[in-house]
Amino acid sequence: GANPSERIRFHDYHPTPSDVRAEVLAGLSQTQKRLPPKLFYDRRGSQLFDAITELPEYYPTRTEIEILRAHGDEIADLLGRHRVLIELGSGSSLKIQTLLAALQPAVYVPVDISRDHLLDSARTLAERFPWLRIRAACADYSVPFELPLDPNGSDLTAFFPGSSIGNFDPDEARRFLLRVGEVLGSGGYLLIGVDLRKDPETLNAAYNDAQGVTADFNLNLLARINRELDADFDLNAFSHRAFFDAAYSRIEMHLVSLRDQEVKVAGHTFHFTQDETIHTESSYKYGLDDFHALARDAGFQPERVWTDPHQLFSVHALRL
Ligand code: AVJ
Repeated sequence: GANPSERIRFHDYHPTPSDVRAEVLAGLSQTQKRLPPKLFYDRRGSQLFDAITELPEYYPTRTEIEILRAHGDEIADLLGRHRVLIELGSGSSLKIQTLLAALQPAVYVPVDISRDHLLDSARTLAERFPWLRIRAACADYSVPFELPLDPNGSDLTAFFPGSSIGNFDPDEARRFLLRVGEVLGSGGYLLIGVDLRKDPETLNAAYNDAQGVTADFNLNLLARINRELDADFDLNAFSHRAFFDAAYSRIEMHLVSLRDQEVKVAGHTFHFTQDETIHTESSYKYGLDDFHALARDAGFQPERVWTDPHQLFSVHALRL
């Protein structure tokens, strides 16, 4: 219809605040303290991430969009049109816009953990694409998830761009792909963006930008925990650190304690020695063959892969 909001259905699976509390307390109790990267994406964090994607050093987003633009028709020819198009971690739904005209999905199902951001983006999209039906789902795809799909088996395509798969350890990644496979069923396609392994200088620069946006993004995690879990992290007493670890083929992001300190979180006290870190994110980088092997382990058949001329980034079509 003409009214954009009439073409949006919203399904809230309530990724629960109590999960956040339990995960934060568990993560900070480990010998190597850690926090799950999905907690980056509150409203401010999602805005900061959007700012990261425009940084000169952060090549993945613009390169992936360039690949999708260059090969959109070919992608649609391979996957087929009028399918149900699920996007896992849809954020601002920017990338899908490069494919909507070519794919002509019967319905678009954006899935995101950030409720506000999901709704803002769905409204924007409904205005820009007057023919598009949207079924937005607020859910946490890092744990087994439900989706608002009709049981009468249409052909499903999942879109998982941005190399978000890189946040998982390879074994978690395989289990995640298996779960996506269960949602998709046979004949399902997964179109997935994967950042490629490359020289450490390029990788390190992408996670240590000159403007310090990535540092703000990392530190915002502590601001969020202060606000939501009644914690007292001093944001001036932690700093951003990111580096490529070649042995694991991953970028690691940490928050480094600048002094000995105690922090209260939801009634619990955590001690930090000077230079002790909280590991906040891993971002794995794959060779094309490594990723194909991972996909096959999870039961997918690699059908096609598209890359940019500099082999910075890859977009894979996997079939079930
Ligand atoms: C959204 C997980 C793909 O790993 O590059 C960007 C997140 N972290 N800068 C990435 C991120 C720091 C991003 N992913």
